[in-house]
Amino acid sequence: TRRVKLAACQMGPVQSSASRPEVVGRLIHLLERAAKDGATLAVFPELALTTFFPRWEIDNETKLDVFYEASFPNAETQPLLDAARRLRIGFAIGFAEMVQDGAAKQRFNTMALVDAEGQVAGLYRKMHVPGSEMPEPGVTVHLERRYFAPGNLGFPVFDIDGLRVGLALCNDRRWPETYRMLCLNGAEIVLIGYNTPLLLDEAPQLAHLRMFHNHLPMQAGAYQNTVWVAAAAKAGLEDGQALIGGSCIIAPTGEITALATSLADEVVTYDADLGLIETCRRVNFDFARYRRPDQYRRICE
Ligand code: CDT
Repeated sequence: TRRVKLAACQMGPVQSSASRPEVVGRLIHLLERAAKDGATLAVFPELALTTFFPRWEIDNETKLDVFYEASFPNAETQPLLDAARRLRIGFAIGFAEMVQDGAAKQRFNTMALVDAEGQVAGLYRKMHVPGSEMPEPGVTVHLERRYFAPGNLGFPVFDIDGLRVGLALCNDRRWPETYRMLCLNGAEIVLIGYNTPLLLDEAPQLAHLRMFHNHLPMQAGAYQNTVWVAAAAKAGLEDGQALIGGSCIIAPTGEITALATSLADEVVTYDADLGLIETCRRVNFDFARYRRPDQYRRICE
């Protein structure tokens, strides 16, 4: 049976004072730890290169632009891809992407997938962009909808290093459609990066459920779509805001097979048996045989 050793590379906070070379150095160190443990495919968090800047209202375009990558890789991020090639490990990483469209700038919350040759295999742009464009009274400031357009690349699945890999970013992981689209597109593994605030001003009564609501949809998504999931958090106290950890690897059975225990830079790995996908399909989820797409039309309206 086919196996792959997966790594979820959690990051502690990336303060706004951190330079790109400093962050890239941390990422390379995490990749080295993953490879040393025998992993050949790793996932880093959403917006891994910067602080989670949508927590701020930024009016100055020059100040905003420093958080975005105008190309990926570039001179500052290339050492990470060089490390992947040296270590023979693929990875996914989230970053803010800027696309110059004539005079206009298009901005996306993006994840790139890089293969074990250090080549970019493809991009995913976050579909479910949460928050608002303007701060709202009584609501934790979360301005992703001001800083990112909704993704326009669909739910692609990439063939890398003999694996079929789909990507998702943070809020995407809460939506069943994300996993079902990736499953239908042939994914065996879904790599997810996230930045999730621990406390929300609008719902203090949900504070104790933040980790449950992190794992619940990912475990259900893995089980109901017979995929392996590896998910990496940016965790800890970042520029004064607490972010949850809980990075993990989840089997197609819905079981968490590896779980981070800190709020710091930490690597968890698991030797994933891809044969479990077929087993779980045989038991319950023979999609071609049992699905009723003609009865699901409401979902697409
Ligand atoms: N980064 C991200 O998508 N975070 C969201 C928080 C949304 S609160 C408005 C999440 O789903 O974790």
